[in-house]
Amino acid sequence: MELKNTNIDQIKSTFSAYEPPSVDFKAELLASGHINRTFKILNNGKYYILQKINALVFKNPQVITQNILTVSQHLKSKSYPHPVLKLLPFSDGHYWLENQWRLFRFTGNSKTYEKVQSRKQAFEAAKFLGEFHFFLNNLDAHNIQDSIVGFLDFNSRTEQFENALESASEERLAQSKHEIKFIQDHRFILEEWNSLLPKIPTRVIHADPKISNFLFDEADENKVLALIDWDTIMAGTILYDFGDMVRSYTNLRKEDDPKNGNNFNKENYLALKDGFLVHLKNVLTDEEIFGLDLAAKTVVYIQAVRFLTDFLNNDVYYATQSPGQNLDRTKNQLNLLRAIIDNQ
Ligand code: GN1
Ligand code: MG
Repeated sequence: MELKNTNIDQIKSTFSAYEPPSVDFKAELLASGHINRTFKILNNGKYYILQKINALVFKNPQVITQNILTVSQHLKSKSYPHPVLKLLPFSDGHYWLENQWRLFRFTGNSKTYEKVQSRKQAFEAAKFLGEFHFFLNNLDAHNIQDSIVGFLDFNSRTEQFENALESASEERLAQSKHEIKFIQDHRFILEEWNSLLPKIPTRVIHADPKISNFLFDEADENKVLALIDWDTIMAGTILYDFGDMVRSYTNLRKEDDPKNGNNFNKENYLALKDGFLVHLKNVLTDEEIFGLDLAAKTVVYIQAVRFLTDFLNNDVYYATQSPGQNLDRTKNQLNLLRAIIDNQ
């Protein structure tokens, strides 16, 4: 493991608030998250995840900790058969250092993917997410607080998009005019979603089950070890989780690959549906099952709206490596949406 783009001394000194760094201490910046900065740490032969949370996005870190503890206690009490996220207190007994750093134990023999590898992998991941929900089913959503207020409010996401259109530079408006039009022409997806929502229950959801949040066995790409990134656990519709999973597990290209053409894999889509229902077929209501197809379109649509809003706002929310990356991400989502509409 090597250290990239990071000041090792700062990471070492932060980690020392947990235990003294050993001679084998190593740290690596993991590039996949768009919001927080995440480091994989090796110390004394054990692996950890050290994270610096983005305080502009997560305004109340204590809420996240409480949600993680509530969910992991619940899962343990129900004998959930997979590892749960284990937050480690620093040596002063607190889960947060300077209100922004936190630490987890990490399984060293795991691997993450940015792009789906096979239909079987999609099936196994959906089955894993469905099982997570099966075990969360009787956790009362009132025990969970919103870590980001308005996260699932798609009408306000649309309003933020409208505001961004008002304030964006001429240059960025011109660069994205086709994408803006496509989004405006497909508002009806949200209208359908808004009429379905009142008919379906509120549950405890993960709200970010994209492919890179699944840890797979290093030796077996079809074996899921754990679902991570519990920061957005909140009360909402389970359809959001299904839709967000479709977003990455049917996408044949990386999230910021803008190439034109069909990037949707229907086989994987059918595998996701089958896998998701393995543990949930007797849990979901008829309306929820009926809503799966709409959820896929809606979540991809909203993700495109979010990426494009950020592009128009000059990239203030998602981390970007280049000025056009949020527009590339938007194009990728819209290619996916087009293909879902044509092939579902
Ligand atoms: C963000 O940072 P990361 O990769 O966990 C975002 C998700 C998006 C995702 C798109 C708090 O997740 O909602 O779906 O990017 N998280 C937040 O890749 O906004
Ligand atoms: Mg996340």
